[in-house]
Amino acid sequence: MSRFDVDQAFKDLGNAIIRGDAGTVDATVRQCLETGVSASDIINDGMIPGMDVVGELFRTNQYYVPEVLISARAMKAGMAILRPILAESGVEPVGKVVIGTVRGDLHDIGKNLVAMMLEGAGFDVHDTGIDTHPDEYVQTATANGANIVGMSALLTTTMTNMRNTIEAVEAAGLADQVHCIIGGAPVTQRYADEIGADGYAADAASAVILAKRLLGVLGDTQDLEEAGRSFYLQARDALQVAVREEPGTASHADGLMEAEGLTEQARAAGYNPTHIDRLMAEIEREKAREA
Ligand code: B12
Repeated sequence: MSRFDVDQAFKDLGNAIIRGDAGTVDATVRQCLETGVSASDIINDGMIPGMDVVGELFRTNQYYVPEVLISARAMKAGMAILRPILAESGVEPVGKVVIGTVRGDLHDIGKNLVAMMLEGAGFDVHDTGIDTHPDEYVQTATANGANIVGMSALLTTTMTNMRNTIEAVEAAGLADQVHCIIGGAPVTQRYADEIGADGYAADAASAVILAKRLLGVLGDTQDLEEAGRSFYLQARDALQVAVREEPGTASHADGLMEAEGLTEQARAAGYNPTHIDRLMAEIEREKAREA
């Protein structure tokens, strides 16, 4: 296959993931392998760019949960072919993650999205499913040499099990090698600080940035600072655009949502928390004008 055709195949692959076309993903991945393209190039240059677009479409409310899950399924179809090849060729994963919904909680849509996005970003992901007992997180982390434990909770009554899990991780002597990260609708950065979690992310795209930052694989410090600053500046721009719109209109609400999402990405990249909190407060004040 000529270089041009490989590029075209990568484009087709990315577009098939964006459309959620698992059949085309399957066929294109096989075709690439047959013509000698490496599994890691297929993932990094074909599939991940597609999933990045999906993450962005979701973050900006152009895609909703069903579309993302269909794209995630298409991504999974490709990963199912490539995973055994990667395992054989010994390509090191970016990191090893154990992720699950905490004990007593059966919500898994958000957790699945985060797991898929992490997998798409090159992490080796072990999903414990729903209703995960603290001991099960610990056992799975130990068995797989995980360096990240991700917990999801959607209920105010179950989020307390995040603290129990962190305590179980500490009691097992894993605190030095495992970063505990949390997420889910009722969870906040403040709650993460309160229970001693190593990080919080508000959405799947930010979860990937957070995990990479904690493992120091997001490029050098300068890149990371640059990424955080860039998200922050984009968030401020989005807020400025939103405040010019009439409260109660879709464009005002969309602008605020975008500003909020970008601020969370800046937070996940480790940007100055004081600046982040101040900007978040401004967004909240602007939101109050909706009412
Ligand atoms: C779908 C849903 C259900 C489905 C779940 C199906 C499934 N397979 O998940 C069903 C019908 C089973 C269900 C059941 C219940 N539900 Co329900 N459910 C919802 C609903 C409508 C959507 C949740 C969702 O999927 N959101 C979409 C995903 C994409 O968002 P997300 O989960 O927040 O995930 C994102 C981020 O938070 C983050 N994230 C998530 N996890 C993680 C993890 C990490 C590590 C990181 C970094 C980031 C991260 O990234 C994700 C992707 O961007 C919410 C309402 C709402 N709008 O939130 C209620 C809601 C969560 N449910 C609620 C309740 C009360 C219940 C029930 C108790 C109802 C009942 N009386 O039986 C039961 C509880 C069952 C149980 N024990 O868990 C309440 C919770 C109230 C509260 N504050 O505690 C809510 C808020 C509805 C409401 N307004 O009352 N529910």
